[in-house]
Amino acid sequence: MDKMTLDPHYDDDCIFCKILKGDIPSYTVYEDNVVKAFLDISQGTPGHTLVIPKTHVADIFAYDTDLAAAVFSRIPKIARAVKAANPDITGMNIVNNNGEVAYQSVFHSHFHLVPRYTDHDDFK
Ligand code: DGP
Repeated sequence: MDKMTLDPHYDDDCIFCKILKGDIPSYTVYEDNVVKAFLDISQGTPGHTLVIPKTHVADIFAYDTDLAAAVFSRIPKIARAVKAANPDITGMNIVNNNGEVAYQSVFHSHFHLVPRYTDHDDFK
């Protein structure tokens, strides 16, 4: 699984594909052959990170099993790295929106890692 090679497919109209291609800048937190993790522009809480597959997948309904396993298995490691970056992070929400009715606004599958802070957390 970790040796998975992707034959990336990009959607020219997709903002996250543009980030993957380097056409739009982003602050990379982690990157390997399967995923890229970068800071969310909104920073719902400090350190708010998005994890995306390095190929265009619109939403959870579009994953094949191998790619799902490869992407999902990386999330705990990235979550630990985000948490390790700031000792004030005491918890984390992991959120994945699918479809407009579920508040998905960018139609390239992504997982929000939203750090939570005991003493200064006003994000509800
Ligand atoms: P969602 O609503 O679940 O589809 O979340 C999309 C997220 O993507 C939202 O929190 C803001 C973030 N986002 C949108 N455009 C950009 C961008 O150009 N750069 C970065 N870093 N984040 C973006």
